[in-house]
Amino acid sequence: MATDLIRELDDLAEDARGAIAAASSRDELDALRVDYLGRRDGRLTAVLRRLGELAPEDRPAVGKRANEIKEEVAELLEARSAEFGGEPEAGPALDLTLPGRRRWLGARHPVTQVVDEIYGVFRDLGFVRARGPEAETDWHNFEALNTPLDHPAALPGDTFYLDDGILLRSHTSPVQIRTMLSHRPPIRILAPGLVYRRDPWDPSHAPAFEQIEGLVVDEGITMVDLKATLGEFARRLFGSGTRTRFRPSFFPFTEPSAEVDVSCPFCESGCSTCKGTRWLEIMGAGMVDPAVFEAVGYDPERYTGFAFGMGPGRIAMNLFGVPDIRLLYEGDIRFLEQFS
Ligand code: 2U9
Repeated sequence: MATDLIRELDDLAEDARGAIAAASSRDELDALRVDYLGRRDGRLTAVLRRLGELAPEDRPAVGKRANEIKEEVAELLEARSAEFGGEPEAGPALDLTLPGRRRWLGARHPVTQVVDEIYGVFRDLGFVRARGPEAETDWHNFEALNTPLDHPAALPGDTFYLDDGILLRSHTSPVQIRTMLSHRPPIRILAPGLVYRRDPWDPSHAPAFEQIEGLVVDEGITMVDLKATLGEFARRLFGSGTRTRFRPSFFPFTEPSAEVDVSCPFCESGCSTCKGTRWLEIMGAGMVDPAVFEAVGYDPERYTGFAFGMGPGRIAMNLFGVPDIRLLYEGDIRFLEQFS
């Protein structure tokens, strides 16, 4: 029985091939489509109706052959229809006055939005962007920055080493080192980019994150320039009423050094973002250590400078209320589309 039906199907396919090849108009092809593939009275349907007469174990083989023939006939019809050109004239009228469907065009990543805003402010203050490689030498990343290679930050537990003496930069500071090696003062640069640290992947750490550092070097630069520049930056980024607070700190490459806080942009009396303190820590900063100038061949008696560094990811988390840094780096569209 099953072989009978398969033979009938093969005959039907042979017929269809001949008829389709002989057709000389689109109308003829349309009629053949109905004749062979029509859902109610088509020849293929007629054969398939008899599937029920078969033993259950024979049905799949016949069904499979019927599907192959259906696809083949449909493709042959399609191919010959194309010879007669274009779509059939009849069909739903196209209403050209309907408004188009608006597509979602995507959005800038929240960290990119913060980087762009920060860069925009410093650009208006006269800073130019500097770039450098992400694979660095340990000299550019550590030693030139007054950080010996036995410092904990330079050990393989904290930094990704690619090879002997070659590492993934752990901050963007080597960009400033390279700029000083290739340019004489005055220097006023901003170095944004990705940096890498062997940190755990947890709510407050990511192994790769965005950093923005700045460097100003000239004769006569003082802490007053540092405080005025960063105060102006904070007012432009967070609003004209923003106050700035400098707390003593330590970095190997700056002396003196400070942590910089801004008055909380969200409250006056304490909120969850500032954890009730009314201040948000946004960056570190300081006067460039003379040892750094010596490493790049600048005369520390003649030149002074200031530097600062911040993590736009952390700032984005505060501004947008993101509770877990991993959300920023997982690329989940349901999270990201909220920032368009
Ligand atoms: C040179 C000289 C000095 C860059 C500086 C900081 C302070 C700082 C952190 C902020 C959050 C890194 O992303 S973070 O973890 N950075 O606090 N960075 S001063 O000082 C330099 C850089 C280059 C030649």
